[in-house]
Amino acid sequence: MAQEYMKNIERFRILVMGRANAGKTTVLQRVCNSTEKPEIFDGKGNKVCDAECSQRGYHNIENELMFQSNPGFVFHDSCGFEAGATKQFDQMKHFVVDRAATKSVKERIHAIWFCIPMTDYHRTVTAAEQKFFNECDTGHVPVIVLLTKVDALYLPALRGLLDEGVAIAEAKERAAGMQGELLERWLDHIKHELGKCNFPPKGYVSLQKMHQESADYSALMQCTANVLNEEGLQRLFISTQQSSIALCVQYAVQKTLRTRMELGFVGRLQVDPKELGFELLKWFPNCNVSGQILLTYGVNDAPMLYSLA
Ligand SMILES: Nc1nc2c(ncn2[C@@H]2O[C@H](COP(=O)(O)OP(=O)(O)OP(=O)(O)O)[C@@H](O)[C@H]2O)c(=O)[nH]1
Ligand SMILES: [Mg+2]
Repeated sequence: MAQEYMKNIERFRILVMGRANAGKTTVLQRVCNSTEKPEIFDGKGNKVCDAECSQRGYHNIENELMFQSNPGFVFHDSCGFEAGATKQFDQMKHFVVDRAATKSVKERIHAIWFCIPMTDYHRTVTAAEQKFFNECDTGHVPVIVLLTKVDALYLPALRGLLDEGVAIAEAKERAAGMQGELLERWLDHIKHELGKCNFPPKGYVSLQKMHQESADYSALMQCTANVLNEEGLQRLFISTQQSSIALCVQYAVQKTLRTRMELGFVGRLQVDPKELGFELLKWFPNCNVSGQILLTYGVNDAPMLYSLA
C-alpha cells in the first residue's frame, strides 16, 4: 500500500518563501544543478512561460516551477510578502493551508523552505515572519528556515574588528572567525524569536555563496530529509536529489540495512537478499548521476550494486 501511495506522488513538491531578493531562486537553481531560469506551469500542467520569459509567471504562488535538469522537484515561489500586504498574505496562507492538507497526494506540498537573508541581519525576524509563524498552521508539512547569503556577514565582521582598533592585516585573518560568531548570534536570536510563535519551524540551515556553482548545500539536503516525518517521503526526497550520494548511502544503511542487522540469527537467515537489494536501491536515484554511479539489479539472480565510484 505504501508503495502504491508513493507511486502516486512522483515528484517532491517544495514551497519556497521569503522576502524579495532573499536568494530563493538561486537556492532552487543550485539544488537542481542549473543556471537556467525555471520553466513555469499552471496547476493543470500548461506551460505559462519558459526559461526565457519575463518574471510575470513567478508572481502566482499556484504556478509550478521546474528545472529541466531535475524534473523530480516541483517548486512554488511565494514571492516576497510584507506584513502590511493583507491580500497577498491571505492568498499565501490559503495556498499553504490548502496544499498542506489536500487529499490529493500529487498536489500536496512536502516541505517549506523559508528564506531569511543575512544581508538584512538587523531585521531578520520582522512582522512578516512573525505573522507567518504565528498564523500559518502547516500541519504535518515541515518548515525549515534557511539563513541565506551568510557570506554577507563577512564585511560587518571585518568592520567590527577594525572599529575595535585591530590592524587591517590581523582583522582580515580574524574576520572569518568573527563572521561565524555573528552567525551564531543571529541564529540564536532568530531561534529565540520564532520559537515563541504558535507554529515554529522544524529546522534551521545556513547557506552561503549559493550564487557560486561550488556552493555547499548538503546541510539543506540533510536537514530536509531529517525533518520529513514519513519514510516514504524521505525516500522520495533522497532519491530525487542528485547532489549527495552520501545521503543516499546514509539513509539506505540507516533505514533499510540496520533494521535487518538488528534481527536475531534466525531472522537474518530469513532475509531475502533480492528483496533487500531492491529495498536498498530504492534510496538511490534511478538515473546515472554524473557518470559516477551505476546501479544494476539482478545479475545471476542476485541484486548487484556496482561502480559506486
Ligand atoms: N552574496 C551572495 N549573493 C547571493 C547568494 N544567493 C543569491 N545571491 C544573489 O542575490 C540576488 C538575488 O537572488 P535571487 O535568487 O534572484 O533572489 P529571489 O529571492 O529569488 O528574488 P526575487 O525573486 O526577486 O524575490 C542575485 O543577484 C543572486 O546572485 C549568496 O549566498 N550570497
Ligand atoms: Mg526569485
